[in-house]
Amino acid sequence: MRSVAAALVLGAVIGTGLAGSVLVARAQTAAATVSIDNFTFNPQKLTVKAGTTVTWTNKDDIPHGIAATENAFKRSAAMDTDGTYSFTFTTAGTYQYFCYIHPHMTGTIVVEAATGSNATQ
Ligand SMILES: [Cu+2]
Repeated sequence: MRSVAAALVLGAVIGTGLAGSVLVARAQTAAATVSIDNFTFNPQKLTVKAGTTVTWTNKDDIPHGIAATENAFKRSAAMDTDGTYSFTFTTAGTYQYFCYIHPHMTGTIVVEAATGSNATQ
C-alpha cells in the first residue's frame, strides 16, 4: 500500500511538473527579430504583443549597440558581426531606440497589451 501511495504522489508531482513546463514553453514562444544591415534596423518599426522577446542580430561588418531613449530598456553590449541582443518587452508602450555607436541609426518597438487573441496568433 505504501508503494502505491508513493507512486500516486510521484505521478502527481510528474504531472504537475509537465503542466508547468508546458506553461513556461507557451509563455516563451512569442519572439520577434530585428536585423541590423547596412546601418539600418530592419524592420525599422516593429509591433509586438507584451511578453514578446525581441532579438536584434548585427549583420554588418562593424559593431553596433542598442540603447533605448531615456533608458526605457536595458542597453546591449556592443555586438560584433552576427552578434545578438535580446530583450523581453513586458510593458505596453512605444520604445524608441538607437545605436549608441552610430546615433543616427534609430528604430521603434511598439508593444501592445497582450490580449486573449494573442493565444491564437
Ligand atoms: Cu551602429
